[in-house]
Amino acid sequence: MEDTLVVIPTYNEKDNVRGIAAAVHQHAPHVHILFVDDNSPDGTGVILDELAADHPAIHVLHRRDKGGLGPAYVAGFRWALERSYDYVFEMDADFSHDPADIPRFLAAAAEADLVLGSRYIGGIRIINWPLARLILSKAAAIYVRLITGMPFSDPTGGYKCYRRNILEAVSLDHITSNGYAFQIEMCHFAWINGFHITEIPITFEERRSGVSKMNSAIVFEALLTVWKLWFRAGLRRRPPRRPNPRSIVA
Ligand SMILES: Nc1nc2c(ncn2[C@@H]2O[C@H](COP(=O)(O)OP(=O)(O)O)[C@@H](O)[C@H]2O)c(=O)[nH]1
Ligand SMILES: [Mg+2]
Repeated sequence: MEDTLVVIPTYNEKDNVRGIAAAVHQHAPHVHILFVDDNSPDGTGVILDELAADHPAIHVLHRRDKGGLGPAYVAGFRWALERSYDYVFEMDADFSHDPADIPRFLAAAAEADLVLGSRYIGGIRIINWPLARLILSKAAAIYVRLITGMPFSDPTGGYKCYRRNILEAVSLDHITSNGYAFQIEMCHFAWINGFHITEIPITFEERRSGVSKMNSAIVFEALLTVWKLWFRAGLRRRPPRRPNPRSIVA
């Protein structure tokens, strides 16, 4: 599994990073981890440097300023593509995404180009969210489906595994969205271009340490991005019957 990289963006996660790295390696000993830190004021970057110095399979990318989740992942994807990883995960640092699920993602990725962790297939599996946030997230999934036609149960989710071919196909320069919009945009790119996508059930638990960086700008961006994606796809609401790499969108 040295062909697998778990990318974990961090901003003020000093109490979580050691634990999440240990948990990833407990459940998937051979994967590599790349933390992408945006110069966290709480000193997360210093802890990450210590971790990387102690473990050859842990790497850190330092970015100068807080630039948002999307740009942090794009930097992580570029880093992965410069190396020989075949499977690239997105995972939060705050234990909302359970590292014990990594082997199930990899099993599913043997048959798919993109594996989406879904909190909503076969029932709702979210622990410790206020009702308002749950309603927002479910409503977002319905909104995304109505406008773009994308049939997934949890398009704003952030626990995913990409096969390298998708990251090579997408022009990362054009992926400029930030929060939930970034998740929707990456998923839409893969879907509208005919890549094989599968969903697996995950349980999401709200963080116990640190604070969420979610805000109304992130929600607003997602609302607008969905329309942008629909236009960019030429108002198409379904992928082509046969994938055609020459007509790749975005
Ligand atoms: N590098 C970087 N990471 C971020 C940024 N914003 C959020 N994150 C990380 O992205 C992950 C998810 O963010 P979080 O605030 O928990 O969002 P929520 O789960 O939607 O409430 C966490 O690991 C955060 O530390 C950012 O601007 N830059
Ligand atoms: Mg979180």
